[in-house]
Amino acid sequence: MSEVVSYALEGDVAVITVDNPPVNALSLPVRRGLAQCVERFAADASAKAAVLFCAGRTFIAGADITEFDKPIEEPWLPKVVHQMEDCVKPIVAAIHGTALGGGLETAMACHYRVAVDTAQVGLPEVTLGLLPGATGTQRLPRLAGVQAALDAMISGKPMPAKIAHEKGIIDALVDGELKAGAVKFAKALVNEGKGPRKVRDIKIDAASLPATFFADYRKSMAREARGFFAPEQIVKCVEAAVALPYFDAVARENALFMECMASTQSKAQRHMFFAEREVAKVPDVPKDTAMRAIKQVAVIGGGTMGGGIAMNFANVGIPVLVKEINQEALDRGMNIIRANYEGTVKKSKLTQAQMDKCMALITPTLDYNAIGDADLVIEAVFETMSVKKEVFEKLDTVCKPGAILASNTSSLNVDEIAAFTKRPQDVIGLHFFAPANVMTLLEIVRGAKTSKEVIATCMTLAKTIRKIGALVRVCFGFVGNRMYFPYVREAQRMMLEGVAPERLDRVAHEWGMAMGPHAVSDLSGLDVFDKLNKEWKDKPNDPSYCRMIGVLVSKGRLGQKSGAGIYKYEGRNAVPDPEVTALAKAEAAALNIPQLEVTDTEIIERLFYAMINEGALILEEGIAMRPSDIDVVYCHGYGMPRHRGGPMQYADTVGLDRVYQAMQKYRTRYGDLYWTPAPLIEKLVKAGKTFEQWSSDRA
Ligand code: T1G
Repeated sequence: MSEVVSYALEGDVAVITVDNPPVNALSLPVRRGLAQCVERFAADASAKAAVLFCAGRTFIAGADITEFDKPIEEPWLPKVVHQMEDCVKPIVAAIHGTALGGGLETAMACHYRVAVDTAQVGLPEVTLGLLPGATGTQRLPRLAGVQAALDAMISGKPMPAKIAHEKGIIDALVDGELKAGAVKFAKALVNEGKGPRKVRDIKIDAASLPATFFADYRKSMAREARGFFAPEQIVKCVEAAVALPYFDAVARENALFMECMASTQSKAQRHMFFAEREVAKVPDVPKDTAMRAIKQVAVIGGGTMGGGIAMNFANVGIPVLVKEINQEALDRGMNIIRANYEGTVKKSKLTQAQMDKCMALITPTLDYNAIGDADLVIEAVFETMSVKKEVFEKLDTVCKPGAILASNTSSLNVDEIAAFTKRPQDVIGLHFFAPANVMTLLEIVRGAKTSKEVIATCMTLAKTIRKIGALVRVCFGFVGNRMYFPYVREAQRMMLEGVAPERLDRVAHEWGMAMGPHAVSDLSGLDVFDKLNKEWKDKPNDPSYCRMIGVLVSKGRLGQKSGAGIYKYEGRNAVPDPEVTALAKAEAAALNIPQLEVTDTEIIERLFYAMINEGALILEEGIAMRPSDIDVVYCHGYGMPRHRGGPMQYADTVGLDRVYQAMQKYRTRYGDLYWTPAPLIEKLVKAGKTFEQWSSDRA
């Protein structure tokens, strides 16, 4: 018997217990142990029924993702689940925590399923670029219906046990202690003479589906699934479930699963899964570092950012003060917050009662002294050092000792800001991304003097407010924006070279970006970029650098907010503007910049390799701890698709030698200023290594 799966009798019910912390993943020892225990149960005449139970905090949460890049070792999961289903005596799955992926598939191969009402079940494989490859695409439609099964598998979202019970996935909800409840359920089966009930024998009534069902479903998922490979494969599996005999459809599922597993998309999405967990680990800040309680927060500045930031705390029940300089600004700020919540209520993603509760936690004030007791103060005022200085000198006088003083600056020097106070050890950067109440990234900027206690507190606080906290060090633009500057630089340069903005944006969007760089510039405001460029002390000595942004700002074309920027706006609809094309041509002529025929491949190379090169410099300077941290920043803060895995994963996918060769090509055309490969890239190409290998070599 394997030590991770045990067998015991409770009267005439066998209890098979999986104990494989932290999440009872279906590693090889667990699969072997399950096969052995089911075999033992089948042969054990004293056992009339069995319960599959899990120790620890959750039922099986899926296959062991760490095994995916290794050769599959028998018994693999489809074989184990069919062994369970073919058992001649009933098996009951007892679910708590999260029965996900292979976990739910195992439970669906059992003959009955019970759960506590706090449990959740789901098939999230699509988030890993996979599909439920252990008969999940065949069983869930049989239990919950085709539509509900597709919704669950395409979204990858878990559902509460209560909903799963209503849909027929779970047979009964257990009050009180789960194992006892499951054993009782099993005994009742025996007493009622109820034997095994195979999910695979449930018929799917194909005639009940409209002829256009799958075509319509594909249309309905097109936006959410854009650019992703796995969702379409899931639909194909469910089509097979409807059209083919069970085992033929299972064979189809297996073939499509192996295609997904082999895809670069799945490798990228699995990389992101682990990256999102690794990013929370700070080597020089031990897990047991003392933390400060954050019971009261204050936000200085109630603009779009400040309002959004305040909402994050109210949403998780933390009272927050919003301080502004005058009543008009304060009223405007509170109206922004109220409008944000009303929008969410209108989309039925929030109830009116929940909105009222959140609003009641947000207190407007004009008085600095009102924030004296705050445990955390977040400054979200104008992005100029002179204003930061004024605010932090004031905070230093009014805030209680031990209060954490944070700046939401998107690029300015946190060490300089800390020096405006007598408590630099309590100063940190908390860079939220617009819209601050929506974007999941929080770039946490540690100053040279920021204490470990403050870092640990803020890293944990990120999780509390449902963000992914990425810890970075100080430089102009930190990690995200510093890598975004060369991306915009190349987009701007190509505009001067005659690449139509709408074409460049289309190519970037088709690559997977949520929005092209020009559309983002217009959304953020060209004046924001222009001011940043002006604040940037060691800006490249290049008259063409983001030239069109300056020209457009000088003509009052600030982007969406002024109705025109790189595009003209009819409402939010961006329309290419021949005037901008003419302006770009004129500027190019004045700068002696030739018009070029730029291919789509070159657009992608120049946009993303420039970004990757900056990322390599950032890693060498220690501004980011890991390449995977950079990937988290880009997938959670800049709309980069998970199926690319972030810029550094994308570089590994393309191959650093190819990135290097392309950079040399642009270096020949544009010189060393922008296209000198980072020494780290040179080194890795020479060694034939990837960023991922560099990272694991250093771990
Ligand atoms: N395999 C390996 N390790 C896993 C794991 C898994 N499935 N799930 C979590 N871990 C590790 C994780 O890396 C972390 O490690 C620790 O457990 C705690 O995780 C055949 C092919 C279950 C909701 O996609 O969603 O089944 O950082 O920090 O916040 O069709 O983990 O501590 O070293 O996330 O409490 C499908 C993935 C797999 C579920 C718990 N299953 N896991 O969240 O803890 S594919 C999933 C989660 C599959 C079949 C297919 C969450 C959780 P470390 P954590 P948490």
